[in-house]
Amino acid sequence: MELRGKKILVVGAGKSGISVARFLVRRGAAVALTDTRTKDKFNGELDDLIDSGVQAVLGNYPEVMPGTFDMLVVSPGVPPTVPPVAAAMRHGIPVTGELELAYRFARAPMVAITGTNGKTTTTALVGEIFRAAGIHTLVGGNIGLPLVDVVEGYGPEDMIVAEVSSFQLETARQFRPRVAVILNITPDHLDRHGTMEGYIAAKARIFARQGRGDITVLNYDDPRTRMLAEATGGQVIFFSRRHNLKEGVLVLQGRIVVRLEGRETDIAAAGEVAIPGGHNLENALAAVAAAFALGVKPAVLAHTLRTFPGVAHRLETVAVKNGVRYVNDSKGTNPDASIKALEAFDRPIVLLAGGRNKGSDFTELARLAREKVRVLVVLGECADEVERAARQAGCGEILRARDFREAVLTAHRAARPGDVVLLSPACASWDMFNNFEERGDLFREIVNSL
Ligand code: UMA
Repeated sequence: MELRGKKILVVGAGKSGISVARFLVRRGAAVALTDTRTKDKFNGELDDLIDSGVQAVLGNYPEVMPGTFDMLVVSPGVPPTVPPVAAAMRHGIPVTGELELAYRFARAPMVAITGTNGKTTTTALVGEIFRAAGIHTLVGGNIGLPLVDVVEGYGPEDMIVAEVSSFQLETARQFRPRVAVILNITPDHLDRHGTMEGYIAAKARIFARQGRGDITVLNYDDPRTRMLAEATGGQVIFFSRRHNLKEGVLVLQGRIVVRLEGRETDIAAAGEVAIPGGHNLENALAAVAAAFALGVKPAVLAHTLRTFPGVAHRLETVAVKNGVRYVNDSKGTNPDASIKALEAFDRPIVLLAGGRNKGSDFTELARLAREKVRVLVVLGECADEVERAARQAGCGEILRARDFREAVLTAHRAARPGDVVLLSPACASWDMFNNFEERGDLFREIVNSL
């Protein structure tokens, strides 16, 4: 892909857009960067880009007409319906995204991982496995490190492990990872994708270009991902924690086993997997499938499963105080993720939930909360909605908080020794924070100051 001299508009000046703009400047493109945020909201973050010749159009979008730009690179969080993107599509100007761009410049083989939940943990785990195998490995993507920043530093002997989101996949065209993993698909981001079909179609783009020699890892236990086996051109490897598959990665009498091409390979006991919960066992099975298929030895797999501690903001134990365990699951940004978090514990839970609703329904979460949650502290923009669902489900004690700090302190006061105080909001953080990391960091900070 030749970028030198091309007029390129980058839409969205967040993490992804800023990295893309830098990349394009390095490659000699004439770059414009636009964002609905006004200049005063950036704290000088764009200064070096502007100094290097990037034209910043802030507070409103520039008009996109035939001839004004050769290409648009759209940030994942920017929907394709915004005026500049819609105009580009109308005028036949190519529209791409950071994932596709990075892919075009990647020289190392890639394992790409998506799914509604667990993709960050699985990506980090797969990365850890390759590193433990002595391979120079880049771990990036939706996990928080834009691939364009670093992709050029990895050669054919190395490995790229990328977390990819449905947003990023929307603009994927030639993207063809060596291994594509879909962990699970449950309702999320419906405000963006419109329908469940639209969301599944976006996820399926991960393997749309796969063919001979490529591998598609799918969850057999999830009917939505099992069905996708028919749609891929890659070799399917299923994983399952419930079924005795003839071929695939499965749990057999408490042990993780790989059954492929008529051979059975024992990896480790399921109980030895260090990350907690049944959903994390699924993540571990998916990771084993991807890494085993690329030749990683069973001993390396076993060692990493036993030692990998998990990811920050994802069922992360931040402290144990007076017998109360404080768990930061700020990345639980949809009801399904929070359901999995509740299921991971068999002790009474004080749950902090609420934030910005992304179009989800809280009924199922509330039903489980009635059984597992002793005290529910609701917070954020959709506190009313969460509270209503909880009352309808018959949850016990429900408390309200005015702000985040008060919510954590309320949970702390309500907790008894033996309880888990769990921040798993089932909602996005954008009503109070820039991102879920800030929310989780503040939780950790408040807990540590108790
Ligand atoms: N903006 C506009 N117009 C819009 C919407 C946004 O101008 O219509 C601007 C905002 O003002 C802001 C910028 O776009 O300045 C934000 O862009 P973005 O939302 O794409 O976010 P980035 O900071 O670039 O981060 C993105 C991913 N964010 C999203 O997909 C929402 C990050 O994933 C990712 O880590 C990062 O790129 C690097 O690849 C986060 C995420 O929440 C973790 N992902 C979702 C998820 O995991 O469920 C998909």
